[in-house]
Amino acid sequence: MVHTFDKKAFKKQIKENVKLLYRKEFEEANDQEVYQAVALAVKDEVIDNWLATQKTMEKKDPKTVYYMSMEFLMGRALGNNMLNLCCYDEISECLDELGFDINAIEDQEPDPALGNGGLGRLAACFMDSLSTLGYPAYGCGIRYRYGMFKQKIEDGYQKEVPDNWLKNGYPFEIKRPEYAHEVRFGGYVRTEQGEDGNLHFIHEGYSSVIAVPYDMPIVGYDNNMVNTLMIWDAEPKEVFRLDSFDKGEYDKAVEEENLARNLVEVLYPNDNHIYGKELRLKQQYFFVSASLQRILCRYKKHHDDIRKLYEKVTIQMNDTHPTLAVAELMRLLLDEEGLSWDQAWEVTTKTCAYTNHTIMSEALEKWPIEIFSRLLPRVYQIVEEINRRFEIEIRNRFPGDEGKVARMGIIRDGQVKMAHLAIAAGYSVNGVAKLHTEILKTQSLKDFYDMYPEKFNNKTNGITQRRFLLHGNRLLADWVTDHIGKEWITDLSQMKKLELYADDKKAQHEFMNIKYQNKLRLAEYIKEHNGIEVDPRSIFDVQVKRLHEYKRQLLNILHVMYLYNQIKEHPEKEFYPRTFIFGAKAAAGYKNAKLTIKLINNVAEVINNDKSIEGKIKVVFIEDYRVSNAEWIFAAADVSEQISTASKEASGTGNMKFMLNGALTIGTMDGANVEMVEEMGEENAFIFGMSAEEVIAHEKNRDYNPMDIFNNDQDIRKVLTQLVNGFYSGSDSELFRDLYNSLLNTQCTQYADTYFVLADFRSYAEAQQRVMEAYMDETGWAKKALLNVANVGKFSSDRTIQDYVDDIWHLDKITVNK
Ligand code: 26W
Repeated sequence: MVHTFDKKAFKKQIKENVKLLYRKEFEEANDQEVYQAVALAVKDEVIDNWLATQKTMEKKDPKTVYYMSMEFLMGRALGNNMLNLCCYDEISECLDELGFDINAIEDQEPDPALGNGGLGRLAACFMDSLSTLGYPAYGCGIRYRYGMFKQKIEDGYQKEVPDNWLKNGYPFEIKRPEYAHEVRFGGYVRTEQGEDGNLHFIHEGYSSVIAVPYDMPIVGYDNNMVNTLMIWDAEPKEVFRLDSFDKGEYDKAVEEENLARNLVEVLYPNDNHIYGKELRLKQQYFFVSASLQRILCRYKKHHDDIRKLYEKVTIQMNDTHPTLAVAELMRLLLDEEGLSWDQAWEVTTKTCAYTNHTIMSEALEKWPIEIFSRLLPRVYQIVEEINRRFEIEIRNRFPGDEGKVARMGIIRDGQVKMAHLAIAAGYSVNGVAKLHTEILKTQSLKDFYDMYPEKFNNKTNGITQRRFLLHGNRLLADWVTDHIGKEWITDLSQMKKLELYADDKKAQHEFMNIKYQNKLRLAEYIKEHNGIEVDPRSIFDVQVKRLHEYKRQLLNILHVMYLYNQIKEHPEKEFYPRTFIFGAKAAAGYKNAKLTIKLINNVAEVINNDKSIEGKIKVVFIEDYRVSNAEWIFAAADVSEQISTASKEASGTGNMKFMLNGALTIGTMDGANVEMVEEMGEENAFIFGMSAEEVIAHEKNRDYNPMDIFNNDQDIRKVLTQLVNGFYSGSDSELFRDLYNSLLNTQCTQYADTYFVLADFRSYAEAQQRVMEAYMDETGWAKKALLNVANVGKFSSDRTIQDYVDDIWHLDKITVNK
């Protein structure tokens, strides 16, 4: 597409917008006001494409995917939209000419942080790829008024601060009251014999709210396509007025007003750990019901046979969080559309598909029957019937195997098991990396695999190169384009062409220089935000991700403590300076995770201030790790820490973002690391630790005893002792006792060192030694880094989405002409 961009007109529009929005002359506007004015002007560009996309969809009537997710971790939109509209440089120049810096303006946008971590960010990458590939899609989610909390570090502790992202208004969203729907909770179900002879189910005595969608544009790259993210807000049915209700209605009105107020107030900040909170179940039903109602309305506008819904609609459930979609779709088809059970079941099971993102047992959603049936009485009846039929099916397939029925039942032990419901009703069940899918098939979901082998498939995750290279690392993006052309932006397999340059001295030198520039940029950020001076020539060793015991930030920091001891004991030994960078939010109630943050900060305090080690090690904890600063962090990393206990990390996606930016991985054979190594070659990564198989065997046999390691390895013993002798906690020597106990004390958890930190410690330390030696050979390192970038092609979310389309969704591609 030849892009004509009228700079003069655009500048004029920015000035007009400032006037319109703020009744100010442009000269009086501050950065925030200019941001709003620019965003509005960009939205104007987007709108034409958005309309054109809608028109094309109306005309072509393509099959569309509805990606249902409780989380969409979008990150900032302005820069991304400018890039995808192919007018980033032009707008940047406009701002420059008007006396503003584009980075400062982008920095005015809050990160819409409507997600926790991997699962939410994956949903955002998928939306970007769907638009760029020209596939019709809606994201369906919740418009939380408060997204992921902001993290402040005070005295080394994490403090959670509310994230009021809507404070200044969000310029890219559009409220769509015309698509509002009612969602009902509570009450009871009455049956009535209808004139047609059928039983009718009548829901009475409920409380309800109005779900109002806000649409956000998802701009494709250079193709005029704009898909829609619909996120739902809750409003009370009528604005509550004290004087206008009699006694009977008064309570209900107050209740409904409160329900609407609380429902979408805040994102639950837990990742991989479920607390059976009633409000969360309400949130799930709320957005699922509203989305399904909008989907059916949209379908019925042009189709009169609801039994063929699956020809035009497919619903992907992002983990079990939206699994109520199965039962709610059944309810709508049975009670509102008048289908028979078998007809409704056929439609539902041809429409819904399920992605599993974790095998962590504490993350599996189970709802107490009491809560579920009280909150959703009609939906619960339907789940009971699904379960009854499902158990019959199991007994038919595996006669006499009551163990199977007990293990697989949807309603068992007083709970509704959402994963079981999703698998029973879904036409596809996928894991998110090869290893993960194998573990699902042979271990955690084995019974289900035995019953429905045809449903199971793998879709290895991916990331969008447009945000995580084109936007986040402009220097490297331009360098790549100079060498292989710009096709990589929409076809990441093109990166393979860089292999030609892996041995080229000039290319190696240029690559290392770009990395250095990005490290300088991050060093300045760290200086500004942490007040810590780091040496951009040191190795930037980075672990950024949610804080969780299975991700083993503890292994990383224990190793830093070990290195520090080594340097103190053998100051003469060669040591290449290292900067260990951490970034992570801990769930507010997750004690050991929060204590690990405190440990990292205390270790930083001691080591960073010890002049005697001559700056050989620096430790930095970056406050408030989020999508926007992540882009800079990946760009500046030399080493990527992917050190989860093998079998626990379903895929990981940060690992891919580092690879894309030419950082080398130190990691276990877990999740997508396995496939990354397959692509880049084992010699271009630093692999260590137990395999998934070994971990699983130890878990089964319960034959792992970390005490043996503690007793036999004096370096490890010294490090662990420093956890409880005040070495890093001054007078409060008990401060880190819980971490110590988690590693050694069998009484504290089901068994000590659940995540095999000590078992993998030596192997990790050796791998780290190899990292250091490799880095000292500069050309060797540059070659490895370039080979990482060259082999990253598979890990584009464009590839992932194409796989979903080919194997699961079967969507029709569309072309949007302006
Ligand atoms: C509150 C309960 C809960 C449970 C699970 C919240 C969030 C989850 C998610 C499934 C956790 C999550 O984000 N999983 C991650 O999904 C990524 C995308 O597939 C994977 O790359 C990560 O390995 C996986 O941990």
